[in-house]
Amino acid sequence: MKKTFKRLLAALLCASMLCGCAADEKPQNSADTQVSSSYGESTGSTSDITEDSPTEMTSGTDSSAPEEVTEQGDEQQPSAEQPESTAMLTSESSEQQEKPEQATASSTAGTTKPQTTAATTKKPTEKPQEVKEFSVDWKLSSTWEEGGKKCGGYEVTITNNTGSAVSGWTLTVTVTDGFELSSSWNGIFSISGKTLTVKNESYNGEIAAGGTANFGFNYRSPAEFTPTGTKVNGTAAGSGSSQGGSGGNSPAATTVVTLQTVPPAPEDPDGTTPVAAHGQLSVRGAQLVDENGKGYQLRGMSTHGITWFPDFVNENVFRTLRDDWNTNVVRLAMYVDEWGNGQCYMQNKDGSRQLLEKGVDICIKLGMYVIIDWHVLNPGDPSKYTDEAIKFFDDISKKYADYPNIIYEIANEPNSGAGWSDNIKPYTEKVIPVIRKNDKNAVIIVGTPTWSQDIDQALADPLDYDNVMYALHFYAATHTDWLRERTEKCITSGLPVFVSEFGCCDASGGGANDFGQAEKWLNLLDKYGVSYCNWSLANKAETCSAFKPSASANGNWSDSDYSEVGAWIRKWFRNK
Ligand code: IDC
Repeated sequence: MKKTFKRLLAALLCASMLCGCAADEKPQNSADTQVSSSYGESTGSTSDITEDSPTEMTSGTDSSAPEEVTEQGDEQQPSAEQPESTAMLTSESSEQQEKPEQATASSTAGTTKPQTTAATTKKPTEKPQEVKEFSVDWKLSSTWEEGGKKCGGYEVTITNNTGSAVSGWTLTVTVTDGFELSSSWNGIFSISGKTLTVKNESYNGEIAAGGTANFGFNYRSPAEFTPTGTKVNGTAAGSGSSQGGSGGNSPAATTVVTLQTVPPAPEDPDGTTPVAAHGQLSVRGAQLVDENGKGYQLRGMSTHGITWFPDFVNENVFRTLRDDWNTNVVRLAMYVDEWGNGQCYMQNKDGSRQLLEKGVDICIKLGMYVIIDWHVLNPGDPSKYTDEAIKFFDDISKKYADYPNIIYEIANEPNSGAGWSDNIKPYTEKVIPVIRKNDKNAVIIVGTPTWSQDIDQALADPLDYDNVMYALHFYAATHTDWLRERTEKCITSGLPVFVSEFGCCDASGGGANDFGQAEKWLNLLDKYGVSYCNWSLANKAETCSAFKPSASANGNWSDSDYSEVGAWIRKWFRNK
């Protein structure tokens, strides 16, 4: 506790010396882009542990059309057994250009002392003329250029001002010549001439009186696109999310972003929160241990890309995960350079950083452990951005050096042939010393080849640092016995393994859940006290999301908010 107290004191001192902070954040919100990639099974393993040669798999990541996955290995039904007891081993944007009309107030991190408020840009809104039956809030989440086209993403909210519930909606809006959608969600979209029509999905057609419905899309357009002439159910819509919009339909706006420059004090420094009770973690042999040297297992949720689902990074959500879901860690996934999404770290450094710090600060306040995930997926070779990674980790580990909450994950899933000894190990040998210089003790998780499946390569040629763990990722409907066997063999050979990401569905994030396989996996991990995080804390329409698209990011969810896997995984955590 002494250490925690010192940290608290340092934080308070720091707070009193507070300085200003940059007010040039980029847009925080974005939507997902339809992309394709594959996170199949390991094919290039040098392991002699696995006899099976893993089945080739190509998996699309488009939520709407998960590809077929060829499975191998056993297909056992869910086992009724409960997990065995643990046998520990010894060893938002201020400059939203001239576009959106509506205010987008990103809530504060829910921290005790918001320190700095970034600039607020306001465009005077005209006074309401009349109450329209529906108002529509067009929130421009990001813009970028691609192949000479103007691209962007919108999150759209329809508010029902009719005074009674409606059971379906159809929105039309005028678009540019040659306008195309690159991805879309929570609606049925069609384009005819210069009219884009969006109809409700079966699950979001009902809008209560005063209630809202949301959808979103990413677009490509030969010329600048500004939505005009918005109609809902045939009548011209007002703007904004509340009654009495101006009647205008084009976006333009106000964005308020609150920045936190000093991490908050823990809410319960000497009490029972996970971090208050277990303090600085470290690695002993293959096992993660707490500050008393006792085996300690982290279990929790991984966010989706924080800039793709920013709403889920909030205090109510994390508090619910801690208190209702019985989890002790949150993994914050920050995509490094994702296919044209416009919102990954390389394309939106300030926005990514802000959300990340918001998430970290909430975890500090709530006494939860937090994994800062440098979400390498594209490019597959993490060494492509070694310099960026060094800058990022130097900076972030300086800022949070005094907090025992933080775990650094420096390369989510190397892939596309990035090899352990040739690419990944040399990268880690440049990044780890940078973190160590600032924070001597933090646990660091290192990704392994083939989407973090080839941990056996790390076993054969381990890193020469303390407090390092190796990532093993599985998707239960794709990765079965052969990868479990490899995992167990590595653990029993003394390799510290951390399952920083797993899914119950297939490796595309889609397909059907295989809870039988998932249970086998989690029983194995519990047996050895191996930590794990489930993908993902989002309401995207894809199997791996814990929430239905209709669920809000307010925490305190009800049963009807959970997807199949959300209900299952919550129960799993609660039953421990
Ligand atoms: C997937 C998301 C999906 C998104 C895609 C982008 O679920 O919504 O469109 O990324 O590429 C991983 C990755 C993780 C993947 C996930 C499911 O770490 O980023 O998320 N997965 O495909 N490895 C194996 C599976």
